[in-house]
Order: sequence, then structure tokens, then C-alpha cells
Amino acid sequence: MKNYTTTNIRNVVLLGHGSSGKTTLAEAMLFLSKGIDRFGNINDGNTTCDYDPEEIRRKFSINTSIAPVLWKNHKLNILDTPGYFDFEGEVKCATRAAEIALILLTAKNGIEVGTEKAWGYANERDISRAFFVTKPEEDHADFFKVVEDLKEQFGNKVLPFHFPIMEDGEFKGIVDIVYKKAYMVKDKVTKVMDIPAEYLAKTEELREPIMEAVAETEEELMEKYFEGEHFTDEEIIKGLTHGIEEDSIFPVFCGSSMLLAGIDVLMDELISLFPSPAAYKVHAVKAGTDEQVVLNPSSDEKFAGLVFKTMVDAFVGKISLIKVCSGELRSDMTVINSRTTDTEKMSNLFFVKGKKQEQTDKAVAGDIVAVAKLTDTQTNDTLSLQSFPLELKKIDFPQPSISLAVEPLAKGDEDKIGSGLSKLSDEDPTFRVENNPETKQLLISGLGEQHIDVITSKLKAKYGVSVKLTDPKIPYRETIKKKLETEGKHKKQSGGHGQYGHVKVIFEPGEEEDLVFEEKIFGGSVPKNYIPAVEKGLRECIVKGVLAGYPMVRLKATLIDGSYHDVDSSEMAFKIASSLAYRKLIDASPVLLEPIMSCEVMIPDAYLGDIIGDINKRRGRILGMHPADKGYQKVIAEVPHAEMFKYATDLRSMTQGRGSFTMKLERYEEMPGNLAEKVVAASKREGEEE
Ligand SMILES: Nc1nc2c(ncn2[C@@H]2O[C@H](COP(=O)(O)OP(=O)(O)O)[C@@H](O)[C@H]2O)c(=O)[nH]1
Ligand SMILES: [Mg+2]
Repeated sequence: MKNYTTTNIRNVVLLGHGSSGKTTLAEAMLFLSKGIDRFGNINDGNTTCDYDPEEIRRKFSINTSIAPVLWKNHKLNILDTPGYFDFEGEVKCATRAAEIALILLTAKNGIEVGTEKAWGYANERDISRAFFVTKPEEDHADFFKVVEDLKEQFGNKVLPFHFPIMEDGEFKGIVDIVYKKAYMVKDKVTKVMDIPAEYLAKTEELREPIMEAVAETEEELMEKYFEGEHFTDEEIIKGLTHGIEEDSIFPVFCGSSMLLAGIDVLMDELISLFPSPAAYKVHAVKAGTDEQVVLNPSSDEKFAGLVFKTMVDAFVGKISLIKVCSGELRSDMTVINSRTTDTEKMSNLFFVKGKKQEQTDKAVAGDIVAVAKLTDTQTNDTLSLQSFPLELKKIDFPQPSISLAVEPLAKGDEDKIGSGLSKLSDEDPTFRVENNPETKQLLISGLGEQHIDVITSKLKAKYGVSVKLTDPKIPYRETIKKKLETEGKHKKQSGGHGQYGHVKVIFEPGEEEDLVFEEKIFGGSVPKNYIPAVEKGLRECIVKGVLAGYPMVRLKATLIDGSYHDVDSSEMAFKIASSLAYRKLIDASPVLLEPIMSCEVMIPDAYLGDIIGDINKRRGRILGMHPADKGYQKVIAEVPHAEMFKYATDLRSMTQGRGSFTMKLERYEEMPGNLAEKVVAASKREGEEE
């Protein structure tokens, strides 16, 4: 693949609800531009962008794929993203690499939650956006209704540039309102014609607001508009380009990937009206400082590139996808990673097209390129010149919201599971693996149950290990509520050398999490050299509480008395004596403590009542509600951990996927008696089974 100049590149991220036609559109563009010679199909599992075995099996995208479409001396880097919310991390990285967001929605379903989210991602990055209304040939398709809804939701800057030609409910082609042409489609072949007479009035009616928008981009054009003069084609292109770049125009296109209708026009207009990477300055800071640097997205500039995605290929190993933000990246360069401050040597640079790779010796500013086998570089790292180290703006990945425990199906697979999961987490910053030392479980966290399911499937396919997923154990703790004086005596005097240790200990609720140990021994009833053994014995004991075996916390112990034997006493004997005293804590009103999470839930206003009702049902306490942007509310609450396992899934179904939340451990609190009884009973059962 040859290198295109920065101004001849367009980076287009395809966004939208699941099944809106993103992957098929990428395929149609590749097919029309002769980038592939067979038009793959989702159902046959042979599209360019859904090449991962998991995608083929599930028939939807789970990764971001890149399809460079070479069209009329331009390169459109099409970034195909997943529509399902569990894979939001992939959407975020793709959006970071694009200057244009093309939001897909079907003519039948119109705006869906995925459409709203797509808008949100594009808005967050402040990039140009347009809509593409797909599947106009389906029953109940209604393009104009979709346009109306888009205007209502996203404002009057939403302007249709195309509309479908329908005859007797059948889709026949497309009218290009701006260029006043009709594209009639039959048997996947497009014929360019003058607009049929019966569509002229409609075209003019829809063209008026577009011309008005052109006029608004420049004073001179505005004057011309008021004089009633027509714009030249150049003026129209200039005005629209300006408006699209400045987010004052959001065009709506229409077409069918299956019928190859409206796709070539769409590609033409992405080239003629939408910004190249050269249109946006690149903002960075000098590595390790706050000093702002503004770079030109040009190849003459100093090099800076962001690793926006990492993949692990079975043959090549680790592949880092880099958006070259400024300057040029060449295969003979050594660059610096500003996070590690280590250098990385480029060797094998290549462009990717789905799973295919095509070697290149360089990539210009604005382009997307891949490099294999970087030593210690991960997603979100900036690579730049050693002489001018920079940090580019990072991708703000969503936090995991659901955790499950992983158990090996076959004994002895633990190591393989650990290393496989850790490699998978290199590819996916929204997925985490950690060992919980308290519950001794390996926990994996992700954005939803489907996300975790994909990860365990990959673990099996790539690393050959099968796992079972279970609910994570709750790290309960125990404490006591009453002060109690106890005694422990260990005495064995059968034959030879005996054992003797004897302590009296006062236990009481402590202020600190950890054990506080004091001694008030008078007259050497417990000799000084054995006192540390008493403390040590207690420290070994508190790992397991007396009620259900959870760690004992907030305990204060004071050694007040005891006795010893000249010959038979030993450290061991005193340790045992202290553990005997500890066991009597069952009479000190032991209670179970449960973790309480502090939660922040973001939801649209309309769901407020439901969400609050639900949190109450989960034994939660609402601490506050704060209006946030765009009709959202932030609900702050404290909820016991035990009630929050499947919250990610439940919140999604309560809000059709619009809600999101974060939570973190706040503190431990006494658990209500009836619930504590159940936990104690369960731990007894487990103890008996073992
Ligand atoms: N009728 C029709 N079906 C389409 C079109 N584009 C995609 N599809 C079908 O819609 C389904 C979802 O398409 P896909 O490209 O996977 O959507 P994505 O989830 O947005 O990537 C698949 O069954 C496609 O075959 C289209 O233009 N017309
Ligand atoms: Mg897809």
C-alpha cells in the first residue's frame, strides 16, 4: 500500500447500535474500492472486519478492526467498532484515532440507545460527525421519520444530504441533495442520472436549509445568500467543509450496503466534505511536565504517536496500533516511550486490513499504522522522539463494573489461567485480573457478563484452559461487641518433658482495624520472654474469626495475668494458651461485618424513581442526587457489597443500557442479624464439606 499525504487521509470511525450495519458497510466500501474481491457476509462469517473466531461464532463485532479503503487517490481508514456496550473500550480507542464519526442507524429502528451513546463518544472527542441511515430496503423503513427524530434529539444542525427514492414501497436509489444527482440502483449497479421530475420539489425543499447553513459559515456567502444569488460548487464545498469541521452541520446520508447503493457517493462525500487529519491541531504536553505543546498534524513536524490499541496475534505476537499524530514514523526509527522513558526500536511497520498485514517503511502524520513486538509499550502510551519526548491525550477507558471468580475446571491449570488472563488484559484495558488475598479467589472484572464470557472463551481458544465462573466470595470480617476476660491454659505433663503455658487476657472492641496488644503483667506471672509469643499466638488466631472464620478486626487484647513452669514452659505452650483464650471470644458477642460500597450511578432523569427504589431494595442508602449534563442525574449511595454482584447487568436492563455506575469499598459495617446467620450457617456447611 502506498503512502498517502496527510490531506488525502480520512479517519472514519463507524459507530452505532449493534446490528446497525457497521461491519457490512466497511465490507461494502472495501468491495466497491476493489480492496477485496469477494463481498463477505456476517452470516457466513467471512467479512474483513469480523475475522476473530469469537466474532464469527457470535455474528457480531467485539473488537475494533481497521479497513483502509483506497478511493479516488485517498485513503479512508475505516475503523469498525462493536455496538454492544460491553465492548465500549474498543469504541473508545477507535474514536480516539478518528477525526470523523459516522453514526449508523437503520431506517426501521431509528434512534436507539447505541445511537445516543455514539453521539456521546463523538461529542466527548469533539470530532466531526454525520449519520448514515442504513437498510432503507427493509420493510417499515422510514427515512424521513428518522431524520425528524435526529433533529429533535440532536438539533437543527442535522441536515439530510441524501434521501432514498422509494417506488411502491420499494427502494430504488438515492437522491444527492447537495450535488443534485440521482443514483438509481439495480442489481447492485448504480446509474447516475438527473433527478426524476417527481423528486425535484422535494430536493429543492431539502436543499434550502443546506444552503442556509453554507451561508452561515462566512459573511460573504451570507451576503450572497440574501441577494438571492446561487452559490458556485466551490463555494458550497468550502462552506460545507467548514461547517462540518466546526460542528455546525451534521449531514445525514442514506444507503444500503447489501445493495451497494449510496456507498460510492458516501465515500465521495467523505473525501470532498469531511476533514482530513490536517484540519486539527494536535495538543500534547512535554513528557513529565504540564507544559503544553501544540503540533501541526504534518509530516514535517516532530514525531508523536499514540498507541490506541494493542492486539496479540497468534503468529506475530504483540501488535501495537499507532495513530501518527504528528511527524512521520519510519521503520528505521528508535523512539521513546514517555511512560517508561525507555526507547523502543521500530522494525516491522505495517498497515492492517482486518487480519491482513501489509508492510510499509513509513507512516505519515494522520495515518494509522501497526508495529510488532514492542518491548514494553501498552495501550495509551505515547511514542515520540528521544530529543523531544511528548505525552498525548490519553483514552479515558471505562472502569470495570462486574467481577466474577475464576476456578480452573482441571486441577493444575492455575498457572496457565493466570498467564493467559494477564496476556488478555494487555489487549483490553477495560478488563482486570486480581487475586483477592482475603477470599483466595482469582477475580476477573469487566464491563458486563458478555465481556467476561468473551474473555473466558478466548482463554479457552487461545490458551487451551477451561474455567468455571462463580460469584465472588464476599470478604466479610468479624469483630466483637463485648468486653470479656478470658483464660487459656495449656498443660501437658505425660512422661518426659511437659508443656505449660497459662494466660489471662481481656478482650474488648478496639479502635483500630488491626489487633492492638497490650500487657499489664505484674510480678512476672508471665515471664517477659514469653509475652511476644502470646501476641504472636493471637495474631495467628485473628486470621480466622470465631463466628464464621472471617478475619477478626478491631480487637484489643490486654494480657493481665498468667503463670508459668520453670521447666515445662515454652513459647509454643504460651502460643497455644493464647489461642485457647481467643476461642472463648464466642461469648464476647461476635458479629459479622460486611463491606459497604460507595456507589455513583449515572442515569437519565426518567429512571430516577426506579433506580432509587431498586437501591432501597438492595439495603442501600441514598446520600445524594445531583443533576448532571444533558438530563442525567448522578445518584450517590452506599450499598452493601453483597447486594451489588449483578448490578451492572440489572442497571443495564433497568435503563436499556443508558445507565452506568462506579463503586469502591467505603468501610465495613455490622451485618443485620438474620442475614449474618445465613452467612454463618453457610460457612459451617462449607467447613463440614471440607
Ligand atoms: N437489508 C440489509 N441488511 C443489512 C445491511 N447492512 C447490514 N445488514 C445486515 O444486518 C445485520 C447486522 O449487520 P452488521 O454489519 O453486523 O452490523 P453491525 O453490528 O453494526 O456491525 C447483518 O445480518 C447484515 O447482513 C443493509 O444495507 N441492508
Ligand atoms: Mg459489527
